[in-house]
Amino acid sequence: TTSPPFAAVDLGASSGRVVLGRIGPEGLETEEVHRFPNGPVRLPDGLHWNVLGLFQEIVTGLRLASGHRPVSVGVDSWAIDYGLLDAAGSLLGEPYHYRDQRTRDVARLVVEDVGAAALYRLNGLQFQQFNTLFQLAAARGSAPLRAANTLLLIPDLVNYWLTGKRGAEITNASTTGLLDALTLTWSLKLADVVGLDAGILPELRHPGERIGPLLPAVAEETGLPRAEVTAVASHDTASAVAAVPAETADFAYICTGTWSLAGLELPGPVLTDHARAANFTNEVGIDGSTRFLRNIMGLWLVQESLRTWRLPPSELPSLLDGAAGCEPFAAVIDANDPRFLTPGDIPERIRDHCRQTGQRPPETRAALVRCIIESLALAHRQAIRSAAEIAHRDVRVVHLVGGGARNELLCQLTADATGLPVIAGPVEATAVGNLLVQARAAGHVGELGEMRRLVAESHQLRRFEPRGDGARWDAVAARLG
Ligand code: ADP
Ligand code: LRH
Repeated sequence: TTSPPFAAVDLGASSGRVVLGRIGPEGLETEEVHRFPNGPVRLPDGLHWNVLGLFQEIVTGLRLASGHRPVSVGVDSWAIDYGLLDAAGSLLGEPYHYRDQRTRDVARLVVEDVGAAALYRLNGLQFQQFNTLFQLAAARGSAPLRAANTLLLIPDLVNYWLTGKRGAEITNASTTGLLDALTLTWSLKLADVVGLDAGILPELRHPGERIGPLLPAVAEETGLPRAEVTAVASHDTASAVAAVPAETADFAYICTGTWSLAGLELPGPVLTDHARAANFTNEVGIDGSTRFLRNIMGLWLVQESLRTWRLPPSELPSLLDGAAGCEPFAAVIDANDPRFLTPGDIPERIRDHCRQTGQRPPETRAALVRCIIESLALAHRQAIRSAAEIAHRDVRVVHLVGGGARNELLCQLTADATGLPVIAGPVEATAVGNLLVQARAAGHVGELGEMRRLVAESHQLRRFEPRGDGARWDAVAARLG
């Protein structure tokens, strides 16, 4: 059926956008109406997000969309980070960026306190020093936390500013470390571990639920007097996976943007020691699915290298052309080494890592980018093979979505490394997943399989066949010990 237009607000760690979409006679039609940069802001007390600036851009984007009269708005963003509100609804302090270093030591202490295995059985999350649980441990006793009435994850905070309604959308709530992986309710036990008053955790919402109309002032400013806000899969990765154009069940996915999130869609969590030791996470997807995946440092390594070299993002395609012509396997890194997490001189850190593993450091910019892309392809191989083994699944195709689907070298090397065909696209899978959940809530598309067929029919996808000997990649990995 054809549908009215919907507006997706998608905040990525490197850029935000407002995208309009409707289901028309030709399938899903989308149009980006506004895009704005995003990134960490360093203040004396650490790294933050400019959430007010982002909200301003969202209002601008919705105003630009208003001519098309979208009937509903959905918001998704990167996971984990949060703002605190007092009882009157004022924001208490600037939300921290997950790359801030204040959680580095406290995270380990929390894990030691609870026990890694016990913690994993409770929340199913891979260890990442920045999980919300650890951020709250670091904030324990701080003035904002003591004064807090409500904790809102970033999309929930935006929804609050749009509608005045507080709630916690479940796909994103599952990234906090405070959600029980089996009951899918807030875990009082986990809140207790970090001394958190669980009363500040709002009621859970599910993708597709109506949140409410825009506040009068927002309706006026955006020119959208009748639009409703709908809960979508507000974790960007959940929206992206919902829009993976898979036609069969035997697929793996890689959501590639600032991060690479590589794994499988499963009917439920895998909370075994094997899954924990392999550092897989279990996040909640739409329709009760589990995203069983590993976070890989991703194209952040390239973004931050460009920043170090003072090159604008528009220089990326020519650097990638150069990288494609460089010698293969000259050097690889463990993309997930924690030294790459914080902003700074990534090229120098990569060269250090190469020296420490007995490899000749890349000398040119193109060679350094080659090293990053090959290392990401290697990490993709390892994550997908290991997920398939742990979950006893056969994988026959890899869907690569997100900004990295523009990167032919990454797509081809991922096909080579995994030994599987890679189907690349859509680039804007997250916004598409956001829009389709809204369309579904309004009754214009059916279950997940139908959503995915619609994505496949509406997008030009590219297929990359594996070349060469996949096992060669294991020999390369052996250099990293
Ligand atoms: P996020 O949502 O995390 O901000 P995106 O999904 O928007 O990330 O992906 C951003 C990434 O997409 C960039 O870091 C860059 O590596 C890649 N990208 C964007 N445009 C191009 C391009 N023209 N060619 C190759 N890669 C690109
Ligand atoms: C990707 C993402 C990922 C999280 C990270 C913090 O944008 O949401 O799924 O782990 O950001």
